[in-house]
Amino acid sequence: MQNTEKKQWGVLARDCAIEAGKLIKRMLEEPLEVMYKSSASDLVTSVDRAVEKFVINTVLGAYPDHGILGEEGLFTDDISGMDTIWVIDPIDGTTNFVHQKLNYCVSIAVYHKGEAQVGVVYDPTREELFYAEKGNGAFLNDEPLPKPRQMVMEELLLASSVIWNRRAMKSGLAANIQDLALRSRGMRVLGVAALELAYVAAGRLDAYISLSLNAWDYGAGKLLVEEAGGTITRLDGKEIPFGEKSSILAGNPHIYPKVLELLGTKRV
Ligand code: 2AM
Ligand code: CA
Repeated sequence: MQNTEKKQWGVLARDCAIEAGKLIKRMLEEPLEVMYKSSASDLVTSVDRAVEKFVINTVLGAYPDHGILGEEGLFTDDISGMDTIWVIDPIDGTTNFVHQKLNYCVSIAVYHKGEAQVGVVYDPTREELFYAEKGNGAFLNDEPLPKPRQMVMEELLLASSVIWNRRAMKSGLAANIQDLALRSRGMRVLGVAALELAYVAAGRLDAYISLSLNAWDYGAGKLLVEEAGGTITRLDGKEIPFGEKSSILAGNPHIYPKVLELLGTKRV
């Protein structure tokens, strides 16, 4: 794969995210159509579907041989034999989107032979576009993200929603995260995984912990964290398997080892 090809994917991914943001804002002018998926806390709206459809059509218009792995599953061809796969979450943070009409984002990643090459997380409300390109760095609205700062535990700003997860409460992981929060400067629950990963990349958060994210939730954020000099693994410190549901620990590299240690062995 050529560098120029990767650059072209990056241009299309950014264009797609910005156009998706405009589509979302236009659709927000009308009443939202909200539906339950598996439960009352698992929502989807007509906007999620419209955005996924828009991204699929745009990507296939430019690259008919590429595949798409999207949260709403609107691309139905078998992607298992395809080299280049766009991993997309049309709206990450759907609950925020429905309740607040802000604190959501569009997440688009391009994976080639199982490796992320391009990652875009776009927050239409704040017009913030986080972009990462494999080997070429991470950016916010075209400005390179700063290098991770030196830091100690007392300065940690942590993000997680694991503390009230039943499995984590039972296993003791939730208590370990609470203990971590007690040693830190504070904990935040943003409810929008891709943006939380982008914020770790940008140094706005120092660590992010999740029990279970789908490929479209972490697809772009993972590359952003890595290209910004951060560390991202599963909660057991191992590599995240491509395309699979996974636990996630992302952090500033100067604090990541200590956070991993304090999470302990009760990782569910
Ligand atoms: P979504 O809004 O695209 O569904 C909420 O803490 C974050 O976790 C959001 O990014 C949300 O993505 C994601 N999320 C919600 N339910 C999930 C599930 N069952 N598995 C994986 N990720 C989930
Ligand atoms: Ca989603």
